[in-house]
Amino acid sequence: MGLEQARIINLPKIGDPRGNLTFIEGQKHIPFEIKRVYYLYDVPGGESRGGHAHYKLEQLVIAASGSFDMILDDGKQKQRFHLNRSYYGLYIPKMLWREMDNFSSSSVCLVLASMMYDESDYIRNYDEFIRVVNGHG
Ligand code: T46
Repeated sequence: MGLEQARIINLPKIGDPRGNLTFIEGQKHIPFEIKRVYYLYDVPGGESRGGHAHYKLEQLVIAASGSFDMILDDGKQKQRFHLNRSYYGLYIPKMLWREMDNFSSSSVCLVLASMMYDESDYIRNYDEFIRVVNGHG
């Protein structure tokens, strides 16, 4: 899996004078079944998160409120995505190193995940990530 599989998915948006509504159905709008939902909030200004990769996990990441940046790295190249719309979802396939920064105040990072939480799915050391990507892990 490389960076070329990562992409912004334009999610359905039902516009309404009462407020907008966006919905997501697993394997219809995103290429996996949703097994877990979590969200990051109250992130202090200037803070960063992430700093790991996943062997198998696929995710869709949404700036449900506010904005932040996601930097994805496949061991060869890096790409920075700025997420600032509630109807944009960043699809992250397995085996990409990720860092998150540039959180705006009151931002909420909503994540839909293809697997239950499993610490053994994490690679938290960048050198090890590079070894695994190059087939030496
Ligand atoms: C990612 C970015 C976007 C759990 O117990 N259950 C969970 O479902 C999660 C996600 C985390 N945790 C525990 C494990 C750690 O002790 O919460 C602590 C922090 O988790 P993590 O290091 O994964 O946090 P982030 O913000 O660095 O990364 C998270 C996701 O885990 C990760 O997959 O891509 O958000």
